[in-house]
Amino acid sequence: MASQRITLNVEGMSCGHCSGMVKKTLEEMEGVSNISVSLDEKKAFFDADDTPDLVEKAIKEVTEAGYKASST
Ligand SMILES: [Cu+2]
Repeated sequence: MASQRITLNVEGMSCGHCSGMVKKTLEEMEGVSNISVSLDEKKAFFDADDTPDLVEKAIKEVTEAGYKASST
């Protein structure tokens, strides 16, 4: 299945626990892989398969976890 490298802006991460929570939230999602989260850059990176609205869903999940996510 085709996948696309996605970068999200993530606001509100202040320590390694926060970036770990964002990573864990994304890891629990179907169709999301190769996740890395940068506390310094305030960004999350992952490969998304071509499921419709997957990126929007990832933004929603991360935001519900308490960190304000938006597309770049
Ligand atoms: Cu923290």
